[in-house]
Amino acid sequence: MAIVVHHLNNSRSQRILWLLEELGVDYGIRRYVRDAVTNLAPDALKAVHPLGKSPLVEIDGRVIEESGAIVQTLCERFGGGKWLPIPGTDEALRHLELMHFAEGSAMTPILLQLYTSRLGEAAAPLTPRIDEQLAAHFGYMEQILRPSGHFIGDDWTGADVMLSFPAEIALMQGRGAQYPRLSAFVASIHARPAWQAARAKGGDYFGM
Ligand SMILES: N[C@@H](CCC(=O)N[C@@H](CS)C(=O)NCC(=O)O)C(=O)O
Repeated sequence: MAIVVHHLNNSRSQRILWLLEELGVDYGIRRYVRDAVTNLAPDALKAVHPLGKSPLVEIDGRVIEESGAIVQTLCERFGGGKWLPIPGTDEALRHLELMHFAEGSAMTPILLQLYTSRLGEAAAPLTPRIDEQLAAHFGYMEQILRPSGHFIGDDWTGADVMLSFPAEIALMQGRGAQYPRLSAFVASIHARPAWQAARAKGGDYFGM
C-alpha cells in the first residue's frame, strides 16, 4: 500500500503527519511551500485537487480530501481498534460530533479573524462578534476537554487529532493562560515522540 501526504508547510496538514507517525504507517511526503508574499499554497497543489488546499492524502492513487475524512479513514484502516470509539455507542456519536465541530465550527471564527484582520479599520463592525465567537468556541473546547486530557474517553482518538489544530491556534493567539486545559492538551501532544517525528519531517510549523 502506498500512502502519500500532500503537505503544505504551516498548515493543518501537520496533524495528519502526527497521526501517521502514531499509527506507525509508512508514508511519503510531497512538499508544498506557501508563497512568501500571499501565504497561499502553490498552484502545483491544484494538479492534485481543484481547490489546491492541504492536506490531501493519496492511498493507492485515491486522493482523499478534507482533514476529517482523512483522519477517520486512517484511524479506521490503521488504528487496529484504537483511535476510534466502538461503533454504535454514544461515544462514537460524540466523536462524530467533534470530528465535524473542528472544521465546521471551531475554524470559522478563526478564519474570519484571519481575513478581516487585513481590512484594518474597515473590520471594526465585525470585530466584536468575531472576538465573542472565538472566545465561545475556545471556551467550549476548554469546558469539554476531559480530566483524562482527551476529548473522548481516556485515550487518544481522531477527535483529539482534529482538535489539536484549533487548540494550537488558541495558544498561538496568546490565550494559553486563559485556557489551561487546552494548554496542557497541546503540551501533551508536543511531548509525544510521534508528534516530534512528524514535526521533524513536516518543515515549518508556526515556529513550534
Ligand atoms: N477543511 C479543509 C481546509 C483545508 C485548508 O483550508 N487548508 C489550508 C491549510 S491550513 C490551505 O491549504 N491553504 C492554502 C490556500 O488556501 O492557498 C481541511 O480540513 O482539509
